[in-house]
Amino acid sequence: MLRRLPLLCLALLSACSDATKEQPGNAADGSAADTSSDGSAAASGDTSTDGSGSGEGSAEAPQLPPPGPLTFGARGSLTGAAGRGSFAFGAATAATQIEDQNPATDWFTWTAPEGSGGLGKGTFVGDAVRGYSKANDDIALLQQMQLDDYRFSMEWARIEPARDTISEEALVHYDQLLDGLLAANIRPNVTVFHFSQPTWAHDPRDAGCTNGPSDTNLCGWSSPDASELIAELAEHAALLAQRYGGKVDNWATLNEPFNYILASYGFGVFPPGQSFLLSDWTRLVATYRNFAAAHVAIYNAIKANDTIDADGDGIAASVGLTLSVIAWQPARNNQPSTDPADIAAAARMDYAYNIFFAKAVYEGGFDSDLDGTFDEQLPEWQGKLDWLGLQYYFSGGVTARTQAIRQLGLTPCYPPIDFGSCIRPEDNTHWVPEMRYAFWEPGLYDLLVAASRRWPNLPLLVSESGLATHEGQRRAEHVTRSLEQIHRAITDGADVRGYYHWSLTDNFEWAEGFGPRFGLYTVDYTTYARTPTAGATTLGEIAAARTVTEAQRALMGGLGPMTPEPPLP
Ligand SMILES: [Ca+2]
Ligand SMILES: [Ca+2]
Ligand SMILES: [Ca+2]
Repeated sequence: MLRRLPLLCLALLSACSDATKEQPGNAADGSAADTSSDGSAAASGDTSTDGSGSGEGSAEAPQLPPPGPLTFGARGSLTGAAGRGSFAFGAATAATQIEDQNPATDWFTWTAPEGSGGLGKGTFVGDAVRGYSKANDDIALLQQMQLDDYRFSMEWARIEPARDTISEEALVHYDQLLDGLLAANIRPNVTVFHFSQPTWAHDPRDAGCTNGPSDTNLCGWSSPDASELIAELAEHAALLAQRYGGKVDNWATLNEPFNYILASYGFGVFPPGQSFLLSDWTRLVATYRNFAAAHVAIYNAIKANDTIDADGDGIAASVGLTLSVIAWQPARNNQPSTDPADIAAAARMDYAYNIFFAKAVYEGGFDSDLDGTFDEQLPEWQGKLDWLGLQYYFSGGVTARTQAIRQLGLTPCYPPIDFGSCIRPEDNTHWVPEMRYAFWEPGLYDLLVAASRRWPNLPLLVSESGLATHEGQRRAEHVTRSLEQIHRAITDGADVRGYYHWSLTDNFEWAEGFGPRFGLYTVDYTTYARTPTAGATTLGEIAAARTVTEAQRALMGGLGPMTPEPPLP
């Protein structure tokens, strides 16, 4: 990772297009032209994963699989030796982002109008995309695409709207959802905690928790003593494991823990709206430690309570977590940088963002100063990860020239934070305007290979990957190109067992509201009807054949310009 954007084909833009026209078998980015022009035809596996920037100043290695169809394995076990070589095509969602009327969540309170007891932050989540009442319709969408897996979350606040009060109605709903999926031969992958919690876990109306912990406000993950909250979440996970263990084997504990704590307690853009990133670094790090302890508690609760092997592969419960990963690259003055200080800064950011949290709960310790070495050995945390989900959306710049995060000695591009770290891609079709970041295909390969080399015995899953776009053909290209990079990573030895597109439908994109559209199926917000995009058609064809064909690669694959994003509505 940490390489510059691939510019070769952009320079050869007209040649790329011509090659595509004349030779439909060629990848649309003209990789054949790349290899013939530079003569190196180097093995794809030489892509730098250590930030050494081997590509600088030399010919780019082909960052694509060789021409031809790309075939993927059949669905198999997510963990265990027997599942190696298997592959599952899927789609992912999260409860708060899709479900109608979730009034006990912190997000409902956070976004509800002030006149109705809420805080009026951002866009009111309201009915989201009515994914609760339309759950059966959405199962049919998964079936239409012939997908293997569906990743979704069960809403803690719906199941336990008040502390220790369980909603049987909510439990029955998720029973029926699981029954519907299994009847359609779709394997569930259930996330316990996906960016939302009951207001009683941490009430955003009293984020400072003025009167200390109570049954209506446990003071959240930033509390000096989060042990009660951790115990409550573990109790919830145990309930899910007992109730659904006969239908579910694949579980995720926490979604994007690094990102979530940063947004909720670092920047304050998610509830409860605390922002310790610049004001109280020590407390932010302690919040991460609490959340890592929560992962371990959920892991243990599921392992103890899901003892039923639902699918007959001999494994009752495979428990992982899903990690947001970014392809960080060195930057200076809003340009790619070869300055050693920026390269080192990008490596530090890579560690903090892509490694630090998973390392804690897999290797068993806590690195409180984020320097790469544990400051606290925690053997009881060791091995608490059966699989690791990577969630890739974009590449981002990091500069050492400014140091917005003093403790890491760097500024990452985290719009609107810039200070010279943000880099616009030279090919504007890779810019994702609504999210203000750049999609870069080989970043996914680099991150998968880096994780597989760091933890060779940990099965990987692309548990999210997607694109905010109003143009279905761009989504189809994103699917095709992501699968090219995943195939390349598998060929180079990464144990990647699936790809879940984010997302099944358009949905509530947290602080971004309903503007960005990530759905394979687009949602009409007047009728809530779901309409397939070209992304759904393409993913369905690929999943049915378990192959990305040469024709699909020629039309949609590669690294070259994508179909442009239309002007925003
Ligand atoms: Ca099970
Ligand atoms: Ca099983
Ligand atoms: Ca350390």
